[in-house]
Amino acid sequence: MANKPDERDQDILLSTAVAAFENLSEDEFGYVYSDFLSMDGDGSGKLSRKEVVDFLVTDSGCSEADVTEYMKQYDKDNDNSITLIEFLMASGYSRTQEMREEIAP
Ligand SMILES: [Ca+2]
Repeated sequence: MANKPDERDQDILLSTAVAAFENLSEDEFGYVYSDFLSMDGDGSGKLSRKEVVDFLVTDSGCSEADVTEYMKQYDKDNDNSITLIEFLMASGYSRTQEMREEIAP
């Protein structure tokens, strides 16, 4: 349907994310999003536990226990993967009040 789905999706994503987080600028979103994309090895749009392991253990020298702690803390919906929203929270950004109501903590 859309001619350029990727670009359009990204625009929507950007405006949604910037609106959903209190202290997130477009530039900052760009940095966080590019980190997220580089961690999302299979391009599924979310980070599996394995992708978190690849990043935290393989690249950053953390332990498996750190990964378990990371998942426990940031996998808010317990689906064993980290979405972009969850990743933004993990990166220290706070959701606006409306977003908190929309996505339970
Ligand atoms: Ca999740």
